[in-house]
Amino acid sequence: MIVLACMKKVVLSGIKPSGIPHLGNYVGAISYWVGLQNQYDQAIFPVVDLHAITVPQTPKVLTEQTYLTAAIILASGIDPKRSIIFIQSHLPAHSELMWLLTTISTMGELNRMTQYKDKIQKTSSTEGVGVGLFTYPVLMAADIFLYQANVVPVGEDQKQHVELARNLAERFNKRFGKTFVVPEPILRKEGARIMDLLDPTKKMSKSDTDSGCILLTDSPEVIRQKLMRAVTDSGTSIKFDPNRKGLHNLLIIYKVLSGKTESQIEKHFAGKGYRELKRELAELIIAQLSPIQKQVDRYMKNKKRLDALLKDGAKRADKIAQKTLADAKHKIGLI
Ligand code: AQP
Repeated sequence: MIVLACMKKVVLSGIKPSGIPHLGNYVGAISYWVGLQNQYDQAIFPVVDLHAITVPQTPKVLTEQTYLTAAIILASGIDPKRSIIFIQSHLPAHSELMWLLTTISTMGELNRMTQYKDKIQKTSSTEGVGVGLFTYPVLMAADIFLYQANVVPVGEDQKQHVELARNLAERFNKRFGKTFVVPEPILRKEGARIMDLLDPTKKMSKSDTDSGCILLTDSPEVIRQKLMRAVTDSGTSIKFDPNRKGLHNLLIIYKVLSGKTESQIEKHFAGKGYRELKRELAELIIAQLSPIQKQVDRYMKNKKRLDALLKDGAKRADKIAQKTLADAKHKIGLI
């Protein structure tokens, strides 16, 4: 009990600048982090650019997306004084610990990762699949371990990677002595898997930015259009039912963003049609995103300020990371 009470609780979660962040990233992750940063002793939110390059990126676009992703995190309400925000590649400790961890990871367990299997199916490169895509979860484990994170909030898609990190932490600790905290994945109760608006059987994703994906930079007009085209069904009543996938997805987004209960929402929409739900949902999204977009614009026009904030974050992060890395190297027997 005494040990638990003294332990600093750390929460960590990252986002890849592999595209423009979308409503799924916001509902499932970023907006959730904003509340979590006040519930833990330390909150850490890296922009994981080394993860983004596991699939081909255009260098100039990657640079812009990295800034944009950091700006979105800040504009959404992550406080850079209270939390640590930084760019993963600014800290060599991530790649270094990753290498150490690859030596205790097995081909079999990495082969079982569903995200890897999905991504290799989608890859169109004639050069084949990069090894980085395969070892992605090991880098993610390094991201988590360096800060001794107790809790890792993720969307449904990343849960398996945190489970793998747990196995790696336990394996390392067993082999070399207690070194890493074994992390727990936590999922937002609702909104951990926001689906594509045009195909509600697949998750909204940065790599599928058709009109089924609402980007956090979309204008009000584009948001309205995308919502109006969202796939529903031939029913008429507006009720929470996971079997009515398209409608359910819209209602879950509405629920998370409005903070209302299911019965309040069903009552509100009683006797109204899908068109009205889509119209109200579009206005709800626009109302939440507009102030964030204005703030993002300010950051993007003042990269010096953004650079300074990210540099400060990297400095604070590196202090923690170096300590863990030195301990891990020492435990392995490296001199
Ligand atoms: N559709 C989603 N619904 C809820 N949460 C989601 N997340 C991603 N998509 C959804 C969560 O957002 C956080 C940051 O995700 P990420 O950028 O690290 O990578 P990802 O999960 O691979 O996201 P994308 O958008 O699908 O990117 P691409 O297409 O590049 O792979 C994570 O917590 C994630 O779970």
